[in-house]
Amino acid sequence: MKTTYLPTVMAGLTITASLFPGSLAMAVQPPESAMKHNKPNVLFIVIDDLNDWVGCLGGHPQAQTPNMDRLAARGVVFTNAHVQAPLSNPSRSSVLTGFRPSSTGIYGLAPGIREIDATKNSVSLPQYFRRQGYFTAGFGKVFHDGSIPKELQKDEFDVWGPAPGMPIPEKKFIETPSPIKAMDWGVFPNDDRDQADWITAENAIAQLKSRPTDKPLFLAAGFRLPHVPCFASQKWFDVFPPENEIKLPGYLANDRDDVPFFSWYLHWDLPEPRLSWLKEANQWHNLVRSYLASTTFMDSQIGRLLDALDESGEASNTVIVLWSDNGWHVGEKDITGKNSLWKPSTRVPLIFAGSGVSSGDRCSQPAELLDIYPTLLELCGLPPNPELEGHSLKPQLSNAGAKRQWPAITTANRNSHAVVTDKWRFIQYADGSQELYDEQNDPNEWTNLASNPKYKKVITGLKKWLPKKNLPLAPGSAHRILEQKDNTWYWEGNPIKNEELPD
Ligand SMILES: [Ca+2]
Ligand SMILES: [Ca+2]
Repeated sequence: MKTTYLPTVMAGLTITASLFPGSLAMAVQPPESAMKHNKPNVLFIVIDDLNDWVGCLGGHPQAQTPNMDRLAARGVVFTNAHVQAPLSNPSRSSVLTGFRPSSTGIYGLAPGIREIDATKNSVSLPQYFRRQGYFTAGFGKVFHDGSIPKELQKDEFDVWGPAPGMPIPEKKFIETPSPIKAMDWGVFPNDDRDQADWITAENAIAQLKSRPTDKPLFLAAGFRLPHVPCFASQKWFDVFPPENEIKLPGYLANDRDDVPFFSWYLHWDLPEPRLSWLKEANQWHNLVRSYLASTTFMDSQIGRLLDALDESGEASNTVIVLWSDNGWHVGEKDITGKNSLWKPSTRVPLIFAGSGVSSGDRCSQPAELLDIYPTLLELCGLPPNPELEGHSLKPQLSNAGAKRQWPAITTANRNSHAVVTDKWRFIQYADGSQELYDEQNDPNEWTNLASNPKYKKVITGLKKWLPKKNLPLAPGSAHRILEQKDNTWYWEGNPIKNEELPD
């Protein structure tokens, strides 16, 4: 537990007690008569674009996330957990329906799950809990923004709470090559209470306090940071050393020389700046620091929510799950952003804690976010949903060393997949090109072993896990879409050619 910044940062906030796990949970017990149900509550915490730069995952040596770390300390953290899609809408759609992107055709930022036949009538995770007698409420970004039409929101949650957007200054701080206002980072706003994540925590806490006593609660809170714009007030920047002492992520010049050209297609013409631009504009250190600072602020809001749960007296009867919808490159392999099949895009925090979960364990077996749905059903004693494609993590939540037979699979656009085990990352793109990384000896994924005949057998074994079903793009697919027509690849409708490679 890092407490070094407690005096400067925690002053004035309500999370001081949160640094002492369990202190409040022990102190406050609800009156017996308040509990008129026998199922555990669920606290479902979603984060946007947080990679493995979390204290308990060790992805960045300077990361400061005391609240996620204390949650991990009282639960089980999956250190090899991966998203099913490295992008918000397909990732969240997968978690919330229990289906892989390749089984639904949802690969881009549209369509939403209620717009297509494959998932129109699927029972979403919150719907399942509601049908089992839970009172369900969601605040902030839980489903992808705009993916559920307003008139259908009441079918997903009993309370579909506000999902405030990030405050945006009049003028961008950083003039990135993209004019998109969100593509920005820096000290903003001055008052933490103006942040979307503060408001979301506030709303979720209010719901926790006014929960019905005759029903168990399924409470979802979706935080926006560290998704761009990576904003935080000055005190969260002050947690970190000055720019020249900020450590950059592992980077190898010419790292991309041994990766197939197709890998670049997944990033074609994105608004996130390339590393070459960050270097030229002298912004790499600043972006790393801003990403860390906005993460630490967001973490403090998770802390407020966890404290409120402890104060409610319901902590011991609540299952907590925390996850991020995709990771983020901050310069690795020459890019910033997501939508790649490499570790910075796919590895995310996945933490379970509370009722039915052992405490202080770390599981290094591969896990998928797809597993959240069946795991929560089992932890809460609800009947399984036979349609789901994930597998309950319950065995690992009682015994972190329990073997898991499945790898974690990430899909980016149609028929491009990564298969991750405890030893390997194997990638096969839609054009058949491949990458293979030895995660134990090459954790930065610098050396592509796919063309080395020595690993032919390894690849044959890993290939068996590639999804057999690869549905075409669902009707209405849009944004960050790669598709092939007449031997030409198109990025968002525009033809791309090898020789157009941007640096
Ligand atoms: Ca996201
Ligand atoms: Ca390389």
